[in-house]
Amino acid sequence: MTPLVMVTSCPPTRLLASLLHRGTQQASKFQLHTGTPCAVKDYYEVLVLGGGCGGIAMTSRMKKKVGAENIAIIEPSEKHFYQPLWTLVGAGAKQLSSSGRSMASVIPSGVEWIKSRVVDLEPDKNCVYIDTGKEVTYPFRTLPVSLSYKVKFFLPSLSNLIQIKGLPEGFRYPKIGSNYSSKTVEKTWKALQDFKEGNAVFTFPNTPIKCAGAPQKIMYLSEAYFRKTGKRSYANIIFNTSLGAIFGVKKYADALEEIIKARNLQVNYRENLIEVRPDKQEAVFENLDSPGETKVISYEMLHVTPPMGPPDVIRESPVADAAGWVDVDKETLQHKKYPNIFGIGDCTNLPTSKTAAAIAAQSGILDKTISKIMRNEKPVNKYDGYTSCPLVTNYNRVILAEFDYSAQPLETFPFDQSKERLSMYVMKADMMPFLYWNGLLKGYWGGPAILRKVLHLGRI
Ligand code: FAD
Ligand code: UQ1
Repeated sequence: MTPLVMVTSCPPTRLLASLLHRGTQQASKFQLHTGTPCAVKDYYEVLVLGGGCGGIAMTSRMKKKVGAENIAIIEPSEKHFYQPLWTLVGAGAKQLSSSGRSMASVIPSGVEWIKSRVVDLEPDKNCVYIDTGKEVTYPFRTLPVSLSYKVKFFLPSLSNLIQIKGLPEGFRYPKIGSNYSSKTVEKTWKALQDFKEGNAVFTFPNTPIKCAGAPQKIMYLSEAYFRKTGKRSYANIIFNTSLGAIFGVKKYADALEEIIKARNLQVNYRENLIEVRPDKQEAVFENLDSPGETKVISYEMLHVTPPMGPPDVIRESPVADAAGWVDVDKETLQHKKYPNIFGIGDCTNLPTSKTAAAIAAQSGILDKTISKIMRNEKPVNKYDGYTSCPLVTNYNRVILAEFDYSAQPLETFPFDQSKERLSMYVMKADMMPFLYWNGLLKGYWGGPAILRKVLHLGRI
């Protein structure tokens, strides 16, 4: 499988690239999403790399601008997942099947689906390489890029990556799960159900991660499950986190600390999981402030949040910053060096928490940025870093954290969102999936900014 160089002597076109991270599958032929093998055109007005949340949202939006026939999307996977539901799947409150839909059903009709994996980018030549073994050329004038985190130990290529010793093989054993992959999320629920007595251990790695609230959400749900099933007095609940605080926004951190105290949860800071011994049910942690100092904890249940990082295809390409993320302007989402490249989603170096909610807000701004650039005008709309983390604290309660680049609350509703609320749980569990599939992915939902203004009578 050799990626081939592409020739770029075609007329200028626009390329929308949304490169996403779960490149674990390979395709051997080009297909329309009808499943029909077809020839690939040698250029597109817009080329989207990756059919994740950001990629599909931008494909829908670009279709309205340039027409479906001028867009292609490169995506290897058959399935698109609504990952925010995995927190509830891991706690047994939702089925994994309800979090996924066929990729064919979410790619906007008429857009060409190139069922392949991007293996290299040459933005200086306006080239993208794919893994079909064929030579293809995607000349472009405008390239928005949207990438995601690579969940490190779930991918086959592990070179240069920080790994946890004993994983991923350890997932073959019982008592261990992770909500961060469709392959391991149901194991979390199994471990919860099988819990008898001992330590229930939850981890947070020493890397940036997507949805930084998710590692502790499953802890609160587990505690609630133990209470519900009469096992609470047999469980010692431990959250070992590499971070030095429970949450990055003080208002919500204060509320979470209260809950932690009231529910007798043990939180240990600066503790990084470095090894799992699944045959002995032991987890090994290193204290980040005393390198080399390790601690072994026996577990009856272990929830692992894996280390994450930029996908290799981006990290090794010229579109990356020094840390490997797509290097974009934090307000316009335009690439800092290549004006025809744009970024959205987890793959970017936008200094905010990586969530689908953030992508919703970014998609609205990026849409406007691209409209301006297509008219040779200067982009004026600015992304403020809006992101949201519905902190599920029980089977019927959520603290809805919403904040911006400055880590200041930016709340949609005119009540104190740091309080646990049933209404916010209903929104998270039942309304957000609908908004995701029918609003965000279809290019209609650009985040709650307008709603926020209305509910706050224009004051925010
Ligand atoms: P993804 O949606 O991850 O898409 C990646 C796509 O890229 C995949 O389709 C993949 O197949 C494709 N791809 C990979 N490599 C290649 C390649 N080389 N070439 C082409 N295609 C490729 N967000 C919230 O807003 N609220 C929440 O409550 C929330 N909870 C979460 C809980 C969990 C457990 C998890 C895991 C995530 C949660 N998130 C939440 C985060 C949210 O799901 C992500 O931020 C969002 O899905 C990222 O979207 P993306 O488009 O950047 O990448
Ligand atoms: C949001 O826009 C969004 O994207 C669809 C989510 O995705 C999972 C969310 O969890 C949240 C909270 C938002 C923000 C929306 C509102 C109405 C506050």
